[in-house]
Amino acid sequence: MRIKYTIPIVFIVALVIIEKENNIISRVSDKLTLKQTPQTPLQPSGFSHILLKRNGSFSSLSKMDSAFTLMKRRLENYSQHQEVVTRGRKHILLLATTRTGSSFVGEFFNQQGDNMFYLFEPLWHVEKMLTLETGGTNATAAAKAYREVLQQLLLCDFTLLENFIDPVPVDHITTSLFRRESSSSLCEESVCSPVIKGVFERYRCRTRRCGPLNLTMASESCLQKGHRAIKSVRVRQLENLRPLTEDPRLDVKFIQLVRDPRAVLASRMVAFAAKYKNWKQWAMDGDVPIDDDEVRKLKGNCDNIRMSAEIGLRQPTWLRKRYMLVRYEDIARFPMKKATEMYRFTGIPFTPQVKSWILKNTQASKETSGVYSTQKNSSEQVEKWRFSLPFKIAQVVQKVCGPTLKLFGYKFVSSEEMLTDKSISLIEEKVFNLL
Ligand SMILES: *[C@@H]1O[C@H](CO)[C@@H](O)[C@H](O)[C@H]1NC(C)=O
Ligand SMILES: *[C@@H]1O[C@H](CO)[C@@H](O)[C@H](O)[C@H]1NC(C)=O
Ligand SMILES: *[C@@H]1O[C@H](CO)[C@@H](O)[C@H](O)[C@H]1NC(C)=O
Ligand SMILES: *[C@@H]1O[C@H](CO)[C@@H](O)[C@H](O)[C@H]1NC(C)=O
Ligand SMILES: CC(=O)N[C@H]1CO[C@H](CO)[C@@H](O)[C@@H]1O
Repeated sequence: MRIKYTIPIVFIVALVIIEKENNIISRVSDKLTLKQTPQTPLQPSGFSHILLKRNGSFSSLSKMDSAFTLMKRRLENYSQHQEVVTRGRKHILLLATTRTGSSFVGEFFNQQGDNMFYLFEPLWHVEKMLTLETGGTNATAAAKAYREVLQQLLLCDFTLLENFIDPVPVDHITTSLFRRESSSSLCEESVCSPVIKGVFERYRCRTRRCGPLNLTMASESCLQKGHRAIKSVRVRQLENLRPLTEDPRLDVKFIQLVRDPRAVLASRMVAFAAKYKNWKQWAMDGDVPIDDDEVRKLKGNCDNIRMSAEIGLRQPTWLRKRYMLVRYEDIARFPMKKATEMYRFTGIPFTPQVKSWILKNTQASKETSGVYSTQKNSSEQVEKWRFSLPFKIAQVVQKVCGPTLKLFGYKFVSSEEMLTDKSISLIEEKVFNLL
C-alpha cells in the first residue's frame, strides 16, 4: 500500500523538476544551441543526475526513466523549434551538373559575407567512396547517402561526411577535404588552425595560411551563421531530397541550374578529354552509334535533369516556395538581374559584397544600359559552342535530349548553317518562376 501512494508522489515531484529544468533550459537555450556541436550533441544526461539526486530512492527509478525520456523528447522538440522559428535561417541547395557554371553561381552565395556558411561539392567524397566500394552502380544507395550527408551538413554536422573522407579524419582533423579553399567559410579566421611547418602546403587557403582543417571548428563556425548553402553537381533527382523539406529544423530552398545540353557536351569534350574520347572520335568520323552506352548515359542525364525540373515547376505542396529554376545562359547574360532574383527567392539579403563580386567578375555594370548593353556580346560568349560542336553531334543531343531542350527553351537546329548562324539565337526568352 505504501508503495502505491509514494510512486505517484514521486512522479509528480519529478515532473515539477522537469518543468523547472525546462524553464532553465528555455532561458539558456540560446547559449545551448549556439554551443551545440555535432561531436557533442545536446545531451540531457546532466539533468537525470539532478533528478536522481533529488530523490535517491531506487524504487522510483523506472518512473524517473519515463519522466526522463519525456524530458529528453521535449528538449529535442525545443531545440528543433528553436532552429526554425528564432532564426529565419535558410538552407540553400544549389543543384546542377558539371559544366553548367555552378562554381560561378556558387560564388553568389560564397561571397554573401560573414553570415553565410557555404560548402563547395562536399558530396565529391561520397561519390568517390561509393565508386571505389561498389563501382558506383547502386543509384539508390548513392541517393540515400547523398541525402543524409546533405541533411547533416545543413545542420552543421560533419560526422557522416567524415566517414567518406579518405583517409578518415582523426579527432575531426583532416588535410583531405576536397577544394577547401573554394569555401570562404572554411578559410575564415575562426576555422583557420595554425600551419604545421613543411606539411599540408596544398591545403592552404587563398586569403590566409591555415593548417589542417579542424571540422569541430568548422561546425562551431557553421552553427553561428545565419544561413547555409551547399553547391552540388551530384544529386540526380530532386525528388530524392524530399525528406529534407520535411525536417522541421530545415527551411530548404532548391535552386536548380541548367544549361543547353549541347553546350554542356561541347564543354565536357574539352574539359574531360579522356573521358569523352569516344565523342571526339565520333565528331571526327561524323558518325555516332546511337545505341552506345555513352549516348544512353547522355540521355539518362538529360532525363534526370528534366524530371527534376518538371517536379519543381509543377510546385507540389512539398516544394511550394522552395524551388527555383535558373538557366546558365540567363545568368551569363544578366548576372546581376538573376542574382537579385535568386536572393529574393531565398529570402536572404543581397549584400554589397555579392554585388561588387559580380561587378568585378562579369560585365554586369553595363547590363542595364539599354540597347547598347553587353547582352549581345555575352550571348556570343554563351553560344560559342555552336562553332565547336559538329552538327552531327548536335543532332544526336537533340534526338536523345529533345524533351529537355524543349522544356528549358533551347531551340533545335535543323542544319549546319542554322547551327553556325550568329544572327539566330538558340535561347528562347522564357520565364520559369513567378517571383
Ligand atoms: C514533440 O513534437 C511532436 C510533433 O511536433 C509531438 O507530437 C510530441 O508530442 C512532442 N513531444 C513532446 C514531449 O512535447
Ligand atoms: C542498393 O542499395 C540499397 C540501399 O542501400 C539496397 O537495399 C539494395 O539491395 C542495393 N542493390 C544492389 C543491387 O546492390
Ligand atoms: C579542434 O577544435 C576544437 C574546438 O575549437 C578544439 O577543442 C580541439 O582541440 C581542436 N583540435 C585540435 C587537434 O586542435
Ligand atoms: C565582347 O566584350 C569584350 C569585353 O568588353 C571585348 O573585349 C570583345 O571584343 C567583345 N566581343 C565582341 C564580339 O564584340
Ligand atoms: C526527497 C524525496 O522526495 N524523497 C522521496 C524519494 O522516494 C522515496 C520512496 O520512493 C520516498 O520515501 C522519499 O520521501
